[in-house]
Amino acid sequence: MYLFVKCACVTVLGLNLLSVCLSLPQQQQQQQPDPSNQGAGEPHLKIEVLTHATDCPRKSKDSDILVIHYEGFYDNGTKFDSSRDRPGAIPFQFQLGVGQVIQGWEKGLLEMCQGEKRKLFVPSKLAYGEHGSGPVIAPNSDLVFEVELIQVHDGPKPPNVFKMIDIDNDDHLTKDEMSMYLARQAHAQGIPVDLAAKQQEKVLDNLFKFEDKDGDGKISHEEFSGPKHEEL
Ligand SMILES: [Ca+2]
Ligand SMILES: [Ca+2]
Repeated sequence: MYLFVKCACVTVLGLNLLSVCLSLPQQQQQQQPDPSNQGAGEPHLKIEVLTHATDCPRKSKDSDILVIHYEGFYDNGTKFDSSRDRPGAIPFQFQLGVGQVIQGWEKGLLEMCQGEKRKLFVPSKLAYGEHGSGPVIAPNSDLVFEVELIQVHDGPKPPNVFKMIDIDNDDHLTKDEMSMYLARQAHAQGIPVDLAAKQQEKVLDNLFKFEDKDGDGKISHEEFSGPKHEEL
């Protein structure tokens, strides 16, 4: 579970995730580019359907809650994680499209039917990137996952985080606006002000390094990778 919580901290600017970043300062931020921005030579996510569903009343979409079993492998075939190997073999549950999981899953588990099994070939950049993840995932690791969708149902509508941060409503997020937002979140989470302030600068730097793609010092609506729509 650690892997995915860490990744959530990294990829999303959502409410809960920022507070995760604030409360876990030792975790590294990590850059995960939008796959649509990948160059032609960059490795892409590959999806192989292993088992088709016999019946498919609905397909998974962003904001859905997915209950899955998964196994994760290094590209040499060695297994590094499996929901089935955990005590009680309890499946993993998460919300799709809100940054709780790696980009390879966000894209690779869309349009999936209950009962379907897929194999995802996830390039490092859509997994844990150049930083890797703790002792388990080395930097620049391509990963392979076998995923079975056990259940899919509607999830809660994610908040429009962009709008919450953009106080002056000019469609751009400044460091000041982001800083105020982080402070509000820290306060709401009961994180001590001095601790939050100490971590805020680093969090802000990392956020802007990743989000401010054209480097103009502001994060535009287009650049922002967190939840920014009223409806998904
Ligand atoms: Ca603004
Ligand atoms: Ca910008």
